[in-house]
Amino acid sequence: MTTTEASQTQQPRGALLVVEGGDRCGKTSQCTRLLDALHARGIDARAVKFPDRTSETGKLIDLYLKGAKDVDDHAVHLLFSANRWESMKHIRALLEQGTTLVVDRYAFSGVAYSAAKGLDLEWCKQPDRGLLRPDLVLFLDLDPIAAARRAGYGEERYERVDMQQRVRSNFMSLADGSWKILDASRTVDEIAADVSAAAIAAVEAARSTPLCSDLWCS
Ligand code: NYM
Ligand code: MG
Repeated sequence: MTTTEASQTQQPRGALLVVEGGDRCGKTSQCTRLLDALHARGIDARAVKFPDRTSETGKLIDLYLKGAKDVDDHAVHLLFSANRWESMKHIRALLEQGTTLVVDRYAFSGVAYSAAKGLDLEWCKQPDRGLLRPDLVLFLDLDPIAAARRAGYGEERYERVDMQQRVRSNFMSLADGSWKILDASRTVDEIAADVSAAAIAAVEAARSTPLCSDLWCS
């Protein structure tokens, strides 16, 4: 095949799979399990995590989350959004080359957490308007009282039961047809089975659906 022919070959796109939930819901373990399950089926997949604590905005966010820095609620909300926008070109390029992405938190966390601090929910959605729309949102639903019993709870800002209860109800108000709400109080294996079944179906469906930068545009 010549170079011209290779560049003209249309690769089916990868899927944008988002995993969301409150703190200590088991999200990070499920993302790892999902990536392994996709790789085991020969699917090209990579992990992405928001906030990306390595970029300039991410370093500031990290200090804020650890309580080492105070930032105005509106300003930090915009920083979390900027932290996503600065990755969008790279994310789009990966999806277009056929790589499926398993994204640990996205704009839904942005809105659910900031609105739980008292910011207006509609205001919170605006900065993320026009981000790539996920093919699937897997929401790991766990009672905040059960989450609070898990190891390490309380280490970061927001890890308080009253806050997490408001976060949970905000998440619920953002759910639409692209969401799958999973009972995260079950065993890791049980949850992982549901997560990978839904994800594999979404990877298949994404092959024939265009990629859209229209999150919250309608
Ligand atoms: N968080 C995360 C936000 O408040 N806004 C956002 O846009 C995102 C992506 O950061 N408590 C909060 C939720 C978490 C914290 O995430 C860090 P993690 O996945 O717990 O490391
Ligand atoms: Mg956390």
